[in-house]
Amino acid sequence: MLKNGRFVMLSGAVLMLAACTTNDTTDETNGSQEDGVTQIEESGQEDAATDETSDETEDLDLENAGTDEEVASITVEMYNTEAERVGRAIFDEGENGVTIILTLEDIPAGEYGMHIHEVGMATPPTFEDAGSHFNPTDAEHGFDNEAGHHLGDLPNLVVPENGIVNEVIEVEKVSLLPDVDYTLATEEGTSLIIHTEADDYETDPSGDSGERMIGGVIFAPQN
Ligand SMILES: [Cu+2]
Repeated sequence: MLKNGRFVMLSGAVLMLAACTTNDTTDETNGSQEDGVTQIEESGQEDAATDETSDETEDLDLENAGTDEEVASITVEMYNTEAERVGRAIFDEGENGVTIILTLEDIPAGEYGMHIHEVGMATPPTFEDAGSHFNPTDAEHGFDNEAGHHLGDLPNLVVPENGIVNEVIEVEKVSLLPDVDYTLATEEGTSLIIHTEADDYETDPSGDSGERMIGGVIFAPQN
């Protein structure tokens, strides 16, 4: 939902609009990260982050107050094929793209394709409603493809034997801000999908990365 040019409508994702609630800082001008929790401050509005143990994150819809503050960060809850929450992906707006801080656990060891997809749905067990890769430049798939790559293409995710993922992924050009080039806040929304096989970085359009194993909604569709 757009409001004064600034959105916020997230379903399956948590927008954390929290003023600094820790005791050691009173700065209210910038998003900041502490202990893996990203906070956004927006003037005149506060909203507590949904607790990790809550099952209510899917119902969270937030609208900001129409300030000129830029949306700096969103948190995407990630689910497996059993619809169990397996972690989260924090998306932070940067100067030339978005940084994803991906934290997962209990993931089978292996190497998996991972992409931003072009529909803001990610319904287990198949996640097929996430659609194809996010590809606003109409390129072909793959970092090694001469006619590539999709802006939603991401490096393969390597999961170690302990099943724990703590990765920071830089995604160039894309944005969390509405109404800019290559925004992820499209009418159709966007999602983050992890596959069952490694992406070969070449085969158009999917990288031959198998089925869909984990997913989460970045931006829900806007209507
Ligand atoms: Cu994909």
